[in-house]
Amino acid sequence: MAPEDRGRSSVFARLKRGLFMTHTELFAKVGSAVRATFEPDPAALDALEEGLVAADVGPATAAELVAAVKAEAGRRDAAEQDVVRRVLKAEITRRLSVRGPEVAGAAAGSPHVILMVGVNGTGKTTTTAKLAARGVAAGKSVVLAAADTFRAAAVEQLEVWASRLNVPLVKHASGADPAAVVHDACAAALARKADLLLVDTAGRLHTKHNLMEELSKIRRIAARSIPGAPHEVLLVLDAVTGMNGVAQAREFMKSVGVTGLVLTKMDGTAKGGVILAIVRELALPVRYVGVGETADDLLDFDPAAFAEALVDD
Ligand SMILES: Nc1nc2c(ncn2[C@@H]2O[C@H](COP(=O)(O)OP(=O)(O)OP(=O)(O)O)[C@@H](O)[C@H]2O)c(=O)[nH]1
Ligand SMILES: [Mg+2]
Repeated sequence: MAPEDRGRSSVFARLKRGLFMTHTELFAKVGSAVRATFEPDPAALDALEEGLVAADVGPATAAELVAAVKAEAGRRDAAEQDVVRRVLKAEITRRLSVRGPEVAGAAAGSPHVILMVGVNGTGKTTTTAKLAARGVAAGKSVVLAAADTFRAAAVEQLEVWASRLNVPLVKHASGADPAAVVHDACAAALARKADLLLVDTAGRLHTKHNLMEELSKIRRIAARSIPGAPHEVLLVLDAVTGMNGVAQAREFMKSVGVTGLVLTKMDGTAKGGVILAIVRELALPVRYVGVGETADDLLDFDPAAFAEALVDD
């Protein structure tokens, strides 16, 4: 096996493991529907719809996916065993292949700045560390900014990761203005000629106007220090909380202009189908999927691989 194939198969195994509960939820009731040939069985199609709803794809998407299966199963030339799986994979892949806003690359010699945002406890700090680990593994020079100044523990949490990964961390005392941390972090990243600056921010309720305003300020300060920064704003959503992510995303999009999504805790939910509902509502691309708590448990989001892991046994 070539190294890249080995790499891919272990990533796929992790994705598969992460989606295990969702896969089980999706197919628990389906039974014969996945064996449907060109005579669609109404009971089996109902079971498929129930399975899709249970996996949290949202009622509209569930109905559309079933309609697609029905149309294909009714075609004379579709007399294969696994028409359901084939149609689901193709439809899910198509729906998740969203382009989203153009992500501008950093100017040559200047750090690429990624701002991590989201409500409390979604996995921002952990994902920041995972992205730092990736950057380091790819030979990049990485700087971390502890712009969650709400709690001393938040800075400490990122410090533990920084020392484990051996990357510099810019921090201020707790209670400091997070925009000031970002200002200093940009200066440090420029001085070090870093490739990547990752900014961890405090969790905030999307309905709190003043906290959302604070993110706009962070954004302005970053842009003033480094041209085009932040180049990416990643909204970190917890898959376990399901559709509430849509309301969160709307507000974050308004205040800071989200460029992509990270869906965390896909390993801890039977509702991973929510990714379809969220992408449908927001037309934002999923950039990464979190499937665990270690630095390795972050996967590039690949719609086809995701659909395959969700649908195949
Ligand atoms: N199973 C699982 N746990 C995760 C994942 N990502 C994060 N966690 C866990 O979720 C908890 C919260 O993660 P944090 O990274 O601290 O979340 P946060 O968004 O920074 O939280 P606040 O800063 O308090 O808003 C921690 O226990 C993490 O280990 C994931 O993909 N899978
Ligand atoms: Mg945090």
